[in-house]
Amino acid sequence: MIVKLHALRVYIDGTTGSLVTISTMRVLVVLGLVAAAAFQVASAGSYSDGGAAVQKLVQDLNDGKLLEQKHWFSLFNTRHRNEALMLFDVLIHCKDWASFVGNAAYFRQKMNEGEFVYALYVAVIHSSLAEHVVLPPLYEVTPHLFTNSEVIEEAYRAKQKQTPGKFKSSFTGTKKNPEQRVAYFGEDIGLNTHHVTWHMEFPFWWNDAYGHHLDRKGENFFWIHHQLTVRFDAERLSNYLDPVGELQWNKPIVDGFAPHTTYKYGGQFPARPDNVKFEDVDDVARIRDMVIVESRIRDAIAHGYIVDSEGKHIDISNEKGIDILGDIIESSLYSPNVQYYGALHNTAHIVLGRQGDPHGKFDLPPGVLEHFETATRDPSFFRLHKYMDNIFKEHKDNLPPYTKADLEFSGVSVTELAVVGELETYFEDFEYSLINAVDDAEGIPDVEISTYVPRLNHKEFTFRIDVENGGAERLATVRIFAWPHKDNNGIEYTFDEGRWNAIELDKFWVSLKGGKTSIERKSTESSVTVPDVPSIHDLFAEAEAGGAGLAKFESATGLPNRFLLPKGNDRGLEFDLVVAVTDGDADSAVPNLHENTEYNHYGSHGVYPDKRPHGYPLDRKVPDERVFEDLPNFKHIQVKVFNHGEHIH
Ligand SMILES: [Cu+2]
Repeated sequence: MIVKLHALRVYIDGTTGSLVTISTMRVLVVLGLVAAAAFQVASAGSYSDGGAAVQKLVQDLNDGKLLEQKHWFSLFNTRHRNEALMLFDVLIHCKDWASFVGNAAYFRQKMNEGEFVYALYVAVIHSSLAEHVVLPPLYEVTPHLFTNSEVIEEAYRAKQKQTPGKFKSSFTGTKKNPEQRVAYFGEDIGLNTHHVTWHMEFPFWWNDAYGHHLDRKGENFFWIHHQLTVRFDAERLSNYLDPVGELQWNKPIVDGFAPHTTYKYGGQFPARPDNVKFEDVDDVARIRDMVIVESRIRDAIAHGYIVDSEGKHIDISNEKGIDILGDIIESSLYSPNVQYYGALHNTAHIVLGRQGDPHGKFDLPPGVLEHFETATRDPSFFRLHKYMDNIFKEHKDNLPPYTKADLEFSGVSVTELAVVGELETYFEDFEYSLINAVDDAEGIPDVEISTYVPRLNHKEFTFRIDVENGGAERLATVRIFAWPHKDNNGIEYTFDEGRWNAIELDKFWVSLKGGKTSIERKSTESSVTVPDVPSIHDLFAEAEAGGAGLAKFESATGLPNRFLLPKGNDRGLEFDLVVAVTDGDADSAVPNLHENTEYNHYGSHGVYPDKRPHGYPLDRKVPDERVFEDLPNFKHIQVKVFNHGEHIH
């Protein structure tokens, strides 16, 4: 069966057609061509804004003001973003599901495809009407942004010749480029999906007037990019590469990049040679402005306060400071002073992305760094984020270290920490459909076209944690991290170096009875990860069968579970594995967490369940590691991560 996004279909508990009923489980596919006659813009009474947003969009549409179809779309392009947000504004103000779907189907016909897909995805993620909707994996919806151009060309040829095809995807570049050893990480379709989905859950343009507040958005921005940064360094270690050096505005960008990726409309993603020196980018930013903004932020960190747009001082030398700094650095609409602190991250993405053609002489489309789907393909993404991560570290290092009294959980001790099963990573082939990569042409039927790509996975394992509770029954938070034992020169990390490089593996709550509790926690249960969303084909099939198993795919925001462990090596890459068991009643921001195994670590809806800062208790500097080594509710062991067999390039 070929599942092509030809028709608008909403499956409701396995039945097609009824667009009105709201039920608990749906797969929404409004991405293809629709019999437009069936759908119209809903009437004014169907909107919570009285139809203001839809009137504005229809007006611009009728006046021919909107971006044409079959043109590339970039969220960092102000015009493109504004148009996508006009549609988002329409959808988020729909009062009922029928209006939501009707509008989606109608504007799918009229608007630019990229704007449409973006607006629809973000609306489904944020609208309360679409709470239990499962969205298809983006790599099957917009395969161009995830797949190498060589394979896309083969897909077109297969369609032309009317011959089904299954094509192998290889990672970009050759072994002459050491960076290619870790291309499996930056080019992983699941990692790219994680990154783009996170930015949809926490958009920088989010305004609380849309209906809800995004809890700890700025801190979350810091944390997911910090995790990407330390993960990439761990992958490099396993592949005998030095850690990423931070980007510096006054130094050349050492590594060039040839993306081998193409837009569906608008040509190839531009390349950048090695050792390019930063140049001002016309109509975007001058390098010295980047330096000025950076120094204002560093100044705020040194002072311990920021100045808001009215000149008031806001203290950041506390636990909440990281959240404000994240808002400022990204920057998001939550930034208290964009005028002064600028938008370091967003502007840097564009400036870096355009270094191949800074003066716009060659009329090139935006670079990979200007799309969240493609950004991590370019190794300079990680240089940029190392640079910002070090700014965040400057702030964290200014906070007073935790004392033993801060971290203790009186009467509770961890007596045993062990891994059941071997920690072993491996590469497997993964196949996905390219049917949406090729154009539709009247009279030319579809044929099955797919690609398969090697991707990192790991064997399942279980953490065993024995906890002794000297008191009455109580709630505990269990936090598990790991960091590489040695650096790239084989020198052991100090505790303080290690903890900053810690990879978050899991966080969950348990109820401890008096006496001993043996906790068995499976790798598949990790709350920092999500399972792979099934293919469009399988989503359709599962929805038709009733959709009972689809609930776990409602949020696709976390890291793919198969990415939980960094790649090991033949001899076993050494890691320090630590667990901290802290006071659950003091930590939890919502009740009954120990009964809730479903919560998504990164989800944006409602209050984040853990009151502690991300990375707690390893988020602050540790001048004396005895604080941890003497802590009964903390356990520290060494483990090895293996990867046998060949590394696939
Ligand atoms: Cu990002």
